[in-house]
Amino acid sequence: MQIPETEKSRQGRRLAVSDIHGCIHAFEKMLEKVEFSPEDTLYVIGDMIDRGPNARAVVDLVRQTPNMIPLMGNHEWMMLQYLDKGPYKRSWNHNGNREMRRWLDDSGSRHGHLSEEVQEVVDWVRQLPYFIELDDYLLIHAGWNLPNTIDDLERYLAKKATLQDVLEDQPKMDLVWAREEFFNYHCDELIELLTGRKKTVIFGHTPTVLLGDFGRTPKIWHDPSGDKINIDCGAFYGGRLACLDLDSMEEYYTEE
Ligand SMILES: [Mn+2]
Repeated sequence: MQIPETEKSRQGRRLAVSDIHGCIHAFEKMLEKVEFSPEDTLYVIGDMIDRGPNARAVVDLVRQTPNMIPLMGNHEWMMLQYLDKGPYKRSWNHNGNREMRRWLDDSGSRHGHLSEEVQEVVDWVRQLPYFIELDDYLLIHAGWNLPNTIDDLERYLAKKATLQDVLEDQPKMDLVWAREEFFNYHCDELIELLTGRKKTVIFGHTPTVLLGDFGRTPKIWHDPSGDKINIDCGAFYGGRLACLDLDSMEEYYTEE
């Protein structure tokens, strides 16, 4: 999904959070802390559900707030695998799905039908974008298999592919699951060649304590080369929920 921003005048701030994982209290405190207003846009970069105390409350809040723009995370993806009986239908069971699975099962998911209310939420999850390209940022839950796309760069350039084309070529699973194959590599050259400008990747998925030496207080992780920023500070894992202002680079933190 591409959101051309150059033509629309921006009034409010652009903010990003990721991996809320049902931590509704941390999320509500964050909205208060940043004084979230109707002029602002909040990008919610996947993994709204599972693990934490109240995934449905997080989903309801995001759905009801028009200036929150959610993306697909691997937990939403696993939920769809479960419903669709896909090849990874069981992976969700090992990943803190109790609340959401019970909600789906009680609604009749095992018999292939859902109540209207539940179906609406499932339809909403199904249409979540896997990435959002802004003028100066690329928002994505996990990343992609960057070494593969770097190897294919010549071919993409010969086809005059856009960044969006390249990402649409990637397995959906990679976009929500990638780890070392993404954050250990530089993506700035690839992005600049495809888009003609610099775009910083904002992602989550892997708690930043695994990427940087933050001790007991996880912080937003900036790749030393400046090409990407990880904002998953492990809200559910005894860490913090982080929010990044994409214009001022101000960082905000709350705890569940
Ligand atoms: Mn994730």
